[in-house]
Amino acid sequence: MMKIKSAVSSAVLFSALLGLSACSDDADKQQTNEAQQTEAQVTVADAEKFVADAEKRLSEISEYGARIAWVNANFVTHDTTQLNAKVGEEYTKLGVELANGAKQFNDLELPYDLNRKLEMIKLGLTLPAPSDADKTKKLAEITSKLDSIYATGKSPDGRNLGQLSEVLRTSRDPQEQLEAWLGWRTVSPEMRPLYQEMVEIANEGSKELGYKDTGAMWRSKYDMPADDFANEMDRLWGQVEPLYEALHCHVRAELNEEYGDEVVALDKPIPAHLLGNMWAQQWGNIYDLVAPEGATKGVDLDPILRKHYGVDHEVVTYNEKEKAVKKMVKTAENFFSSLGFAPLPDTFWERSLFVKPRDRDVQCHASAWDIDNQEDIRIKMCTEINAEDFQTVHHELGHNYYQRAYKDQPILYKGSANDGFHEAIGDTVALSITPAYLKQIGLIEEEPDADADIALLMRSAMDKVAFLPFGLMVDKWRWQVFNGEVSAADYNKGWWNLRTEYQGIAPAVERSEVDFDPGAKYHIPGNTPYSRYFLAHILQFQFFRDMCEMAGNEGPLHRCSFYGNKEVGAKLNAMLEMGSSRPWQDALEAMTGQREMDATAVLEYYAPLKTWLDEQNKDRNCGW
Ligand code: X8Z
Ligand code: ZN
Repeated sequence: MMKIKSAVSSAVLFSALLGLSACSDDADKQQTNEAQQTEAQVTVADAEKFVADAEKRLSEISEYGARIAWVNANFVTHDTTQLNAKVGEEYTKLGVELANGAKQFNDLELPYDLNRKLEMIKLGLTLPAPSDADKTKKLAEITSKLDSIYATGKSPDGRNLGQLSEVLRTSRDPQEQLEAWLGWRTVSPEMRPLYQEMVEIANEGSKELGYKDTGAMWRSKYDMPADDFANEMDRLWGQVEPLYEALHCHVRAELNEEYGDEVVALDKPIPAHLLGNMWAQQWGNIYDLVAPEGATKGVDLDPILRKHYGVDHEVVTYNEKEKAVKKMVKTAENFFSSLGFAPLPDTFWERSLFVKPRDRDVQCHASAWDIDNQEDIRIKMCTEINAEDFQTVHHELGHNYYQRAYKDQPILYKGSANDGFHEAIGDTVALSITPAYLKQIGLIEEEPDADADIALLMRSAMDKVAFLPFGLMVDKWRWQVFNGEVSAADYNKGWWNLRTEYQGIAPAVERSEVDFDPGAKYHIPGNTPYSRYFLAHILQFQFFRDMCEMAGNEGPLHRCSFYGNKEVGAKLNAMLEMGSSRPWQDALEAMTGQREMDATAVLEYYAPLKTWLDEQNKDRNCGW
């Protein structure tokens, strides 16, 4: 997760002025009346002053809050969790004050930047609290606690998420996989009452700010009406759904061959524990089970990486691993350097966390941080040397290069065009990790020829295409939770309904409302909105197609690499530098000439695979 910026500022004055109180219909009305009264008196100069104050306070809390959050995530203890809650509380308080304060300028004709910055302030928080000190405190305590439950979670037999994930990645024994899958899901039931209370408080806060509920607030962050955004998500999904269904059909058939009808039925959703990943969100780890037979082999990166980075022996020490991981990060840095980006600062290497420490709990979910809004950028990853983390290292550096590119923007514009852009940059670069590129940097000796295309595309689709419905359903669930369509009594049922409807997967053993399976996915207790990853999985192909065209690529899209192309780098940098100063449509147009997100590049990229899958599936009953 990218370290989220706070949008907050000077508002003691404004909240007093607005007479805010705990949320009720009456309070809302009072607020509107007073706001209108105030509106008559406020001037553009007042708005300027308000925003300037906001930016100052925001900068201060952002740096200090980031340092506390960093320490907490790197040393998850009772005390750091409390400190994190404390600063979270301060931050939310400020955010709510500011968002309410910003409303007084609603009817004022304002210059573009002032207006945009006020909008940023209104939309700045992810989970707003109502203007009630006790509830704000409670919300911060809950979110900090949820985060720490996830970070410190272990299965009943003492295995952590990394160990359990390794079983899913490498084991081909369904029983062993099911145990690991179930083991991790013992961590989350404890979260359920906390989550429920959190939803209630955040919804109260969102209503106070003028949104129907917290989901509606999240959907309002895309430079278009909230309802239009939900339709956009569905439209994009509609573009890629046939490709996903073709992949699903083939994968299910191959798993049926491997495990038999008893484990994988041909007319049912795929059991969720068999796809090589704890959440069945990316399936690349079981590529070996679905690899096209008879076709020329692609590139099996896992052993290549282990050999290249010097950890292909039996017992790997901590120091060896850290050294190997740093080298792998260097490889990713080198790619960005080849595009013309300045090297990462020394402090990146000194202050990042690269490997899971042996003696303490850390929040292992990979993240990129911008501590001081200038040069102090870092990653935090419990990195392993494998293909999955090779990809993630590029993903995280994409965040860091974005952060550094917009460092000279005012604090309210230090963000991406929309949050999908932030998630897409590193992935776009990583699409250039083609065999030709791997040969260029000495990871492989020979490039497989065109006969290997289906294998290469299949390996990629197992991650990128498989991800799409997961990327979509996570926030569909949260939208339904926030708007009450899914009540607390049905949290798990609602989750599995969507998992089955969109992904065509199902739990192998019955689940109940004693469980809280959504909580076993980082972004739920972590309260990181998830639509951004769905968008990123569309946008990265859209960016990539354009960058490849610029690089003069003439072959098929999936064989394109823009490694070393400074012209492409300059164009990318121009978009990154804009931060969130313009609506995302402008940034997309600057980059691709299009103002709409569009999945045709995904379809183009995988077109040969789709033809092949349709041929394989022609006598199969697809769907679930
Ligand atoms: O959370 C992440 C990144 C950090 S922003 C590692 N991702 C999503 C996930 O792991 O669920 C990247 C892909 C999707
Ligand atoms: Zn990310």
